[in-house]
Amino acid sequence: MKKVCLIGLGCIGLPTSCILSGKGFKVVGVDTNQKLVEELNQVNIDPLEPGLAGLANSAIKSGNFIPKLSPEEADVFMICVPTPPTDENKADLTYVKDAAKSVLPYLRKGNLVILESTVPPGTTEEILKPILEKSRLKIGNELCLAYCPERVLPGNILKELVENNRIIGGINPESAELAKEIYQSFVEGEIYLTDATTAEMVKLVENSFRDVNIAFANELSRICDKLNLKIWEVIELANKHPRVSILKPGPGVGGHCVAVDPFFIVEKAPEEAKLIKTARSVNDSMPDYIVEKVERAVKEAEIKTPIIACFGIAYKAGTGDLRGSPALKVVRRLREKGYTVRVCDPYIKYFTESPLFSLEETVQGADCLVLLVDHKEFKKINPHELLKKMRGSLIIDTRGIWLSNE
Ligand code: SAJ
Repeated sequence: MKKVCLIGLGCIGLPTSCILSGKGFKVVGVDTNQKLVEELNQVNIDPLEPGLAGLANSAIKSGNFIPKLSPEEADVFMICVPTPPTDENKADLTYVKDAAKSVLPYLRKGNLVILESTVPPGTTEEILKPILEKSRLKIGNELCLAYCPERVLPGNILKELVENNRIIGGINPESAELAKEIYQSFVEGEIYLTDATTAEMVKLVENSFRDVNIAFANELSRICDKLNLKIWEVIELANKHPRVSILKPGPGVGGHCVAVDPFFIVEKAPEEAKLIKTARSVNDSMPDYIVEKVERAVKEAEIKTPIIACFGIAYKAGTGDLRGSPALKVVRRLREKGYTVRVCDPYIKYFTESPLFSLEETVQGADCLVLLVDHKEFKKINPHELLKKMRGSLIIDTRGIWLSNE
């Protein structure tokens, strides 16, 4: 198998195309976004992911990676398109279905189709397979079909795409084995084979595990507030137990993965997925909870027209990604309530909603400082130095980067 046609040049498809082309595959990368394809072909992209622009530029210059608007014949077809949640938090599989239909005319005997997008369990069997059967090729025999989820950490994608273990689920064992040949070309981690539906479920379980554990930490933080206990001390000491590792509370769960994937399990088993569903509502309640804490603090301090300084609006530390950011939800809700809110975030390059201030400008004369993202740049600041610049003396550290040092 020498030629790959990869559909979806997003945060997974683009780095995967670059890595495969660097391993000698001819990769035709297909995306419907004409501007993206043009920018890629003009070899000038500036994606969020560190190192990706350079890798993409050299992949394109090598001639082994060809960004295009439409598919063509290949040995392997990889589908890496988004699966956004609908308003009812169900998986919107439109892009997956469209991608599958777009490759139908190019499928030939002996080809392999791999779905990488995060999908509800059963999608490969029940949705993708019937579409591919329209090729009149016998699925699992003349046309192999597998599912292989990604598990890379945004901000560390290029490293983790190579180092992480991979789970490959085949529509049958032959399909899983054939797909393994592709991933073996660049994966240094272990490769584990199973069936397609199990592999789909494994991906969702990984992120649901994280979401439930973050919800536990967030619920603990609310309980400790009520009991006037220091959550950071409680977690630090509980984690001294050899088999306890409680995660960190915060203003909520952002990103387009951990905050979404658990719903794809709830969709398939709404009666049984009670804890998973409750964890989602605990995490999604945190932005409002933080806003209530700020309101209570400024009212108790009887500050008439408070100026609120917010440190961070990205969805997590070390990134400028705003997708689903709980910090941004807090800022927006405070503004909706009429508060003057100044924001600084060293990772955000483009923010059209309001001006971004420098750290000094943000705290200057502020009454309440709310730490929303634990960027390392904020960690090294001494909050007592900030207080000297502020008008008020309220600090709400939602990530415990300063309070835990008290
Ligand atoms: N968060 C907390 N407290 C914590 C950990 C995280 O509040 O203790 C918050 C973060 O601030 C962020 C959100 O949760 O808003 C998600 O951040 P994350 O670091 O947990 O996850 P992502 O979305 O950046 O990446 C996750 C990873 N999944 C797991 O760790 C199980 C990654 O491996 C996946 O590949 C990725 O989702 C994905 O694309 O599915």
